[in-house]
Amino acid sequence: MPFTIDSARSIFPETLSADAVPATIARFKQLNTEDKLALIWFAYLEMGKSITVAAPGAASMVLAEPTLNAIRKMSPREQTQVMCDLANNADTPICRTYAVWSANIKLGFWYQLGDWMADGSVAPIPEGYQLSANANAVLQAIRGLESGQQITVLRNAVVDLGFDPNQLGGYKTISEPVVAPTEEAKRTKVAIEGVTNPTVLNYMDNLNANDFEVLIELFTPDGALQPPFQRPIVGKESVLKFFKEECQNLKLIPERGVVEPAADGYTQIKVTGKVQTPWFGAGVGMNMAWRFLLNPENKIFFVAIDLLASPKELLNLARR
Ligand code: ECH
Ligand code: GLY
Ligand code: GLY
Ligand code: GLY
Repeated sequence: MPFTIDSARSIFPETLSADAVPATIARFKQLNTEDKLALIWFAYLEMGKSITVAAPGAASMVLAEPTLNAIRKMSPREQTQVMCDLANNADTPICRTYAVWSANIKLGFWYQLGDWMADGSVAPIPEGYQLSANANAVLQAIRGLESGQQITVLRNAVVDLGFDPNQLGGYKTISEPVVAPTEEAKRTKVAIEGVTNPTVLNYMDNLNANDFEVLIELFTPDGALQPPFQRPIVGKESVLKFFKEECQNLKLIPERGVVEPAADGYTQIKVTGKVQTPWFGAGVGMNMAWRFLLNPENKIFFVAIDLLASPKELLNLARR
């Protein structure tokens, strides 16, 4: 085999991803607990002025509800303590419960707490709270990002709160039920300037239709998918699990691409375009690239999904 997952990761090396996102997260992690919570609060309020976040789905709220209700019944001091424990990655029962939730359940949980903090039913960030100079600098950095990068910083910050799930020694993720695939008559088909490869078109169309069982058959058994700022997820079983847990109701809007022969009958294809998350819909178009490596049978051996550094990168289809 001419490629390993590791060598596949560096196809289309000219692709510039949004390094500002992990850089901002790294700075966020250095802050003290109170600053972390207050910073997210201020960033979330400011973002809310230009983009609207959708309410979480009922199914995910059911899963977070027992914990939310327990927090709502606590004294304000205890409520603040729970939020600080989460921001501290502490080892508490609530932090352990949180650790095994899917990203969407974690986001839904904070969405509800944010509402309750705003209406006073849960302890708010103290009025007049002054961010430290460092926290202010991080907030300033977030202000300078495009909206797709801002929501990625917030999402990644939320996902990393709570107890570290890797310290649980084996666990099962709690996630929303899988929705039924879109019925055939209601499906849409993408068109990509410069790309007619059926595997790539089917990838986009099946992901848009939440048809994960058909989607996964486009991959080789040892195939891998690398989400933005993450290590590759390897093997059909793990990739399918990821699709079901994290990829429902996305909207992929690929625009253009380039197709290139690679070693030993493989094909490398780069596509750029927009992606919308159900949390923000058409309000935020994330600038993305997909870098596919297909085997000679046109199965996906590797695909990396990158959040791009700037809209200019949408036109960067350079090969090497
Ligand atoms: C408050 C203060 C106290 C602390 C906290 C608070 C609440 C914060 C809240 C934040 C909510 C943030 C949200 C962010 C949502 C972001 C969603 C994103 C989605 C990106 C998805 C992408 C998908 C790409 C993919 C493609 C593929 O082809 C394969 C699959 C996949 C304020 C109370 C914490 C409430 C809702 C960024 C890019 C295209 C890789 C998935
Ligand atoms: N409201 C967006 C979601 O639950 O995914
Ligand atoms: N260029 C769209 C955005 O701000 O993410
Ligand atoms: N990563 C999928 C989502 O959060 O919408």
